[in-house]
Order: sequence, then structure tokens, then C-alpha cells
Amino acid sequence: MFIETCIAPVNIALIKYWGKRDEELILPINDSLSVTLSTDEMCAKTTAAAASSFKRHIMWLNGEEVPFEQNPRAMRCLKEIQQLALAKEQLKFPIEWKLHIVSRNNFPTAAGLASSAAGYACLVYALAHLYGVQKEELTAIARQGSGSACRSLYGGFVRWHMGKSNDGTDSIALPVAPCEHWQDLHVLILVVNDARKKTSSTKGMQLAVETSDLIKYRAQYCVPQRTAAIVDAIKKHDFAKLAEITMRDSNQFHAIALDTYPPCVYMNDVSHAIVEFVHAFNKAVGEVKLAYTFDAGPNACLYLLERDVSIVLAAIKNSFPNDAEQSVEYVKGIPIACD
Ligand code: 2P0
Repeated sequence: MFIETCIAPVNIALIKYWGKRDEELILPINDSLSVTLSTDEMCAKTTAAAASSFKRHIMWLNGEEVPFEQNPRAMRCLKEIQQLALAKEQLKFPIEWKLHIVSRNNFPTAAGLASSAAGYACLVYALAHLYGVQKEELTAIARQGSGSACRSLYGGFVRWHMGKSNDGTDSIALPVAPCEHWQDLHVLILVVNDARKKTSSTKGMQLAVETSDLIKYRAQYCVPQRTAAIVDAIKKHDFAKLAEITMRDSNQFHAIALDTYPPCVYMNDVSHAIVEFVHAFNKAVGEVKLAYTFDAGPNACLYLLERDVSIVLAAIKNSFPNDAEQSVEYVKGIPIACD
């Protein structure tokens, strides 16, 4: 038997990926840029084994068997890795051998974060180790599991270039700066209680591409300038600029969700109260020390510098006390990852 175990981190986008130009290859309509979170706090862990005695591919996710052979995205990732291994004649075992794959997320249940990015990044990384394939070639494969997964293969600040080709070979993630570049940047995750069922990201962005006018404007006129500006802010350690761009992009992404027909509503009243809180905090301290960003749900990710963590946490506890109607469930300081 051959066996490999890997871990992969979560990433949170500052410039959001929203919308595909090719559903099957998972090619986006705009570049996106994210920060990778530390694996100490949250990660996916995957063990992949190959043996002559295995009868079929089986995968267990968090202890439960999930379809693998029936999952076109997972099978595409496996086929791509196998093809690379075959091309390089690096096979350690016959290609026909079936796999058993065990994957777990160590995210606190309360964190409520989408797990597909870390999950697919980890699956692809574990398969690559198993079949002896080099790391550099993997982001275009992880992308085909789940778009945002391609950004979880690097630490620090990562840009997913949308690419121009139809085959997706240039739709890859590349590091912008390693985490050592800005080690005092921190993330707080605020979990907001919400009972409503959300439209999945895959479906939500598909509907947006079909029905929103604003999404076309964002992809063409906003994201290119914003991405260049945020890369510059990262290079210069300009937190205020990074914060403003991040908040504007989150707001515009949710504006697109509302411009979708029928609309996708991901933020709730508490999310909006957090937005107000952040702007009020920045106004009170006289500079932009705090930024929010929201993914396809009501939870907030706040970016700030390490020296401001305690004052911000105190202000959050004061504004959103546990016993209040607008409470936040879970708050955690998570430095960005070094790989
Ligand atoms: C992002 N999200 O950039 C954006 C912001 C959610 C909001 O990437 O269809 O789960 O698997 O490619 O990667 C979530 O989208 O979607 C996402 P698929 P994915 O992080």
C-alpha cells in the first residue's frame, strides 16, 4: 500500500471571485486575491491511500462516506494528477489501483466557513504526493475542484489570475507576497447566528452571471484596478488602503448578489450592524484600523493589525454582548499562514 497525508489552509478573499466564464473548467470572469489563514487554527487534513486490494475509490469526509466516483469535480482532479504522473513516468504503483481517501476539517463548527477551498486544495495536494507530482503544477488542478481552492496552495497573499485561454492553463494562483512580508496582519472571524438557507456559491454566481448587469461592470472596470491597487498596498504595508479596497469589494460583491434575479441575500441584520460598527470604530479612532469582508453568508472576517486586536475585541464585546439580540457567536484572532 502507498499512503500520504497532507494538510491545507483556509483562505479569505480580499478581492472576491464571483462568476465563471466556463462552468466545467471553473474559469472565472475576474482575478481574485486572498489571504491564507494559519493552519494552527483551521485546516483540512487528508490521507490518500492506494492499494491493489481496493475495489473502488472511496472517500470519507468528516467520518461519513461521500460520493467520489460520482463527483465529476473530484474525478477530474484525480484524472489530471494521474495524467501528470503518467506523462512524467513517475508512477510508484499501477494507475489502475483504487484509492481510499479520508478527509477532515478541523474548523470549529462555530466558524461556519465554507470548507471547499481547503478541502479541494488538500485533496489535490495529497493526490499529488501519492502520485509523485510536483507542487508548481497544482493550482490549475485544485481550481477544477473548487475555484477558490487554487488560492489555498500558497501561504501569505495569493492572487488567482483569471487567465485568457479557453483551456484554463493560464488560470492559476500565484503568490503575491509571503506571510513573512506582513506578519502583524491579523484576522478575526465573527460568527453570526443565521437560520436562513443560503444559495450555494456555485449556484449564486451562476445566477449572477445570467442575470446581473452589475457583475459585468465589476469584472471589466473595477476588479482590474482594484487588484493592482491592493497588490501595491500589500507591497507598501499600507493598511488603510488595503482595508478600504477590501471593504469596497465586499460591498460590491453583495450588491451583485442583490442585483441577481431572484436576489441572493447573504448578509443579515447582524452583518450590517458589523459593517456600521467597523465604520464607526474607524471614525472614532480617526484612521482606518479595521476592515470587514463577507463571503456567501452572514459571518464577518475582520482584518486588523496585531497591536489593535485587544482594543477591537473589547469594542466588539461591548457592541455585541453575548446576551444581546445582535450577538456574535465566536471571535478568534488568526494570524496569516507561513508555509
Ligand atoms: C471567494 N467565494 O473569492 C468568493 C467570495 C465566496 C464569496 O470563492 O463553484 O466555493 O466551487 O468554484 O470556490 C466560493 O466559491 O465556488 C468563493 P466553486 P467556490 O472566496
